[in-house]
Amino acid sequence: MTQSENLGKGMRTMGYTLAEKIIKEHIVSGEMVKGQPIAIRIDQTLTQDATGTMAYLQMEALGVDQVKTERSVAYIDHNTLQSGFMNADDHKYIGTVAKKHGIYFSRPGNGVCHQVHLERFGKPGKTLIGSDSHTPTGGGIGMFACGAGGFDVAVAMAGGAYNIMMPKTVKINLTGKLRDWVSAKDVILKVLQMLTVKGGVGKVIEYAGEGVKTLSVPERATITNMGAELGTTTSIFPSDEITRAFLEAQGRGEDWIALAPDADAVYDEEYDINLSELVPMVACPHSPDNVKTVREAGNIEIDQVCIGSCTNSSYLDMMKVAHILKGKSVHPNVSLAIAPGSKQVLTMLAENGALADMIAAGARILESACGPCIGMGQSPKSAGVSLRTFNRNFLGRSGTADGQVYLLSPETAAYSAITGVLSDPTEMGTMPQIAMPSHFIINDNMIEPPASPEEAAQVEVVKGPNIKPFPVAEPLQESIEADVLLKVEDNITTDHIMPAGSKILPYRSNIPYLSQYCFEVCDPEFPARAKAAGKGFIVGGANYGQGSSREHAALVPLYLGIQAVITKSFARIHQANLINTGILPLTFQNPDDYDAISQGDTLVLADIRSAVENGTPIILYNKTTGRKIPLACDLGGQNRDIILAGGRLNYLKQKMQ
Ligand code: MIC
Ligand code: SF4
Repeated sequence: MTQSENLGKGMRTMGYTLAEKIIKEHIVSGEMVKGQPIAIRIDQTLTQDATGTMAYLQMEALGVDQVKTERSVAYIDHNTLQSGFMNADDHKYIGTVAKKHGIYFSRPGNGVCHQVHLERFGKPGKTLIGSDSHTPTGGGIGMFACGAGGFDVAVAMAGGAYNIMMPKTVKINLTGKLRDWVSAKDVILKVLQMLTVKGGVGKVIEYAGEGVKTLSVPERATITNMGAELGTTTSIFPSDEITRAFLEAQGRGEDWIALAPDADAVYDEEYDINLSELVPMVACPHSPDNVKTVREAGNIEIDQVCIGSCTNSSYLDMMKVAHILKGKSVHPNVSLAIAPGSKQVLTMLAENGALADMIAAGARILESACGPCIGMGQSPKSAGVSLRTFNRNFLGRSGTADGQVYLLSPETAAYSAITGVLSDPTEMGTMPQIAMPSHFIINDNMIEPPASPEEAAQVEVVKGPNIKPFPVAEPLQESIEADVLLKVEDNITTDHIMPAGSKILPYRSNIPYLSQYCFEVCDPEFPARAKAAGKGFIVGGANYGQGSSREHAALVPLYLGIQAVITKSFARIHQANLINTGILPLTFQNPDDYDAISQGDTLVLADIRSAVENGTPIILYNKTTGRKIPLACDLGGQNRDIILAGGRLNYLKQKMQ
């Protein structure tokens, strides 16, 4: 190890980056050596309802009485259609389990978790994990905020540390100032164009430079939010006078601290972006990194525009949209849906008249929730073109299998809703200055505080019939022989593995029901084949499991008998979820060996338990072709013991005994 690789206390000569400073304050085990496992203490957690039920069932299974974090919040924002008893059952369970165990409960209608967390709870310098991949939104206010599986969040609530690999750091130096009608979304789309959906894996992106001072906290949060699409561990902005002003306007000035990297901090990669040179950008179907300028994409005819989501639903975003729509009408061929991000934003729009401008123009106002972003309503027509201010445009995610989803800024979306074609908002000329409010309207009556520890015993946790137990794996067997039940390509998302949308999302607490839809987009026969086989392997390409943090993409394959997933590489959160669940994640030593396995082949992992236990080479035998294939199993820290035990719950129970 060279001195520059070791960032640990006492051994270094150079300064710390911003993320490294927060990690240094929170590290509880491991050395700050890039690429090596570390564990950090977690100050805050958040859950949303689509992943929250599992997280709280797991927390109960861990025997947690009162959460050990400084602040834990349970949000309801994903499953709000309530077209049956299922969502309401989940809401009741989450509300009661939160009250009993010391967790704040943000009721349905209060807003999208990341937007509300930024407004009411986020604190610079703190660590946050959330059972949602866009938790890095908190990086906009200077938090070290990571998306995680529900089980990791349950462990953090129990007072346990969060395991990550010590990340590399990337500095993006911002200079200049955004031109009129060009916005934070265009910045992150530019970064996605530069780095791609795999470009951030194993890294933290830190934004620095004079340009940072020109961006408000919600604009910064738009940028860190969509860092999730780069595959980063997280993204972060410094905490400065702009952060202080935001917190003061939220009545939380006392939560502010100044936070900046050391002047001599060393980064692994550095990039420059001149904000003054940026133009409106768009991510074309079906990947967030398929980015062009709006001009290059051309005046595509559109059917729908959706504005909102945790990426772009702040007060400032909505005010710009309202300004563009004021006195105009939505184009006759276009349906425009708008979901302000929180009750706070919606209240302010209602009070200052901006909401009336939106309604008058013909916008369909939705409740403050995720809504169309996760396919909960507003699916476009067959092959319909939908412009969305969201963060993901994976095939089928909108609920329309052949929907064509483009991701862009609220400014571009609102202007295009009027013209009826994808249009460059800079054509509108000079933009009025819309100031950040010096005081936001604060009314936390939709955030229920938990019961006091003394009263907690009286709180009854209500579990309706939609809440089913989750599957638990067996300890790793000595050898595994089974068939390849599915082979898939590169960049498979968790939306492929376990789709969401209005038909399926209400069953997030019901793994047996969900299992019928596993890999539906790739191969609808997979669940039946897996059930018939009883056990098997999945083979995947690079960046397997990118996207959402949903651990259902591991729990459901476990339920269907999957014992190991063999890929060219894994996305970070999904790999952690596989390990927590007890599914063995393996990678090809030589990526070309991906071609040496076909769906249906019988594979043998002889003495796999001993190989994992002793760290000896793993040779996969393809019984169908007679070929031997070397595999790697990257299990740092306690992960080896978790896999041997058959998942994290078994591991923790063993430890407690
Ligand atoms: C998403 O944007 O894909 C989700 C829905 O918010 C997921 C969480 C989930 O699947 O419940 C995420 O981003 O982690
Ligand atoms: Fe909700 Fe969409 Fe954000 Fe996921 S990406 S948290 S579904 S708004």
